[in-house]
Amino acid sequence: MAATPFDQSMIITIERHILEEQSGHPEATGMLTSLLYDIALAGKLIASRTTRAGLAEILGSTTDVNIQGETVMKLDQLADQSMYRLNDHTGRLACMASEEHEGILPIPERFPTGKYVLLYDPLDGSSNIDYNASIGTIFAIYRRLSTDGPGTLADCLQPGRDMVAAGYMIYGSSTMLVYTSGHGVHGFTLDPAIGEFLLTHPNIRIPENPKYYSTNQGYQRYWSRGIQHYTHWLQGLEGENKPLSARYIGSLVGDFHRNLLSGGVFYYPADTQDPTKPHGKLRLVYECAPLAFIAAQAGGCASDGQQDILDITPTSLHQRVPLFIGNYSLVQAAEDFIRQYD
Ligand code: AFP
Repeated sequence: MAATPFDQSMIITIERHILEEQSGHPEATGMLTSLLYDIALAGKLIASRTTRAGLAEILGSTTDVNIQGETVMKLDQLADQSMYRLNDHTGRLACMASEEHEGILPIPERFPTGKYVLLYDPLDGSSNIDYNASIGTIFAIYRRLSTDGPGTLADCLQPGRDMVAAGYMIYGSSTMLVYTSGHGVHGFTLDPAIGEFLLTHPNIRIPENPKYYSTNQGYQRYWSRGIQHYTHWLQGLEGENKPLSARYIGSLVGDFHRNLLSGGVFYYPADTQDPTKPHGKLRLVYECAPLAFIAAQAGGCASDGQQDILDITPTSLHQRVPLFIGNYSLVQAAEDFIRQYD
């Protein structure tokens, strides 16, 4: 018998996977399934642009400054618009919110509204674009709280625990989409030849023996005593621990993705460097909460140093919180050191 190059029954597209997950829920209307599929489509579009990022016409900064005070790069805007435009007319969303905009993004009046809200960071780690390091898009989906009409700010400020689905696309040596709708974490790799996300990482669990710690150690002098001791502990300089290896890209999706697959902890603690940012740099609703939901589904967890990220009810769209995320034992240890020394 002639050898077949691959077993086609093993090929599971993201569409098939999402539909199969939905079939376990007879009450489902298919709206979430379609929403996830639209997000995957936006991911393909963004991936196609990021792989051409070295080409002169789209590389470089615009003169615009976003509400975080950062220079907006053209790819951020392309990613932002791709997410918004592919989701504004479908009737699935009450409103959206993007890390690139100060307020919520309403659905244009000419289109119907739906029962979900979508929050996203269109291109996280964008300061890495010029250096060809991994960047990503992060998203979170909640059920709206308001009953009808345009979505509201309150619809977007829900604790992570109430999230319906979360995920990210990572644009690296390949493009991957990793998502959870509360039934495990699943990873898909984009096959550029056929333009489909194919299931490559079913049921991702954070390995029990962690390999890495990831933090910007350049800021060590601005850290509290608790964080200094915690870092020494991770390095094996305090206690009996075998030292973990250090890895830090400075692109949250890239750093989180590596630690999700290899085991480890990423942390961006509060520091004293910038008095206008007393709680660190990362945004609760756009970055920390969605990744916390994924970490929890993969057997890990996330904390702000005192409580589970998923238990925090946001007070504003651009709220920043300290983040410790990864293996459960390493995140708990961070809380212990903070409790003991700070
Ligand atoms: P940019 O989108 O400005 O590159 O910021 C990326 C980010 O929000 C997150 O992805 C990184 O983990 C973190 O900032 C890196 O911050 P530092 O450069 O301060 O380490």
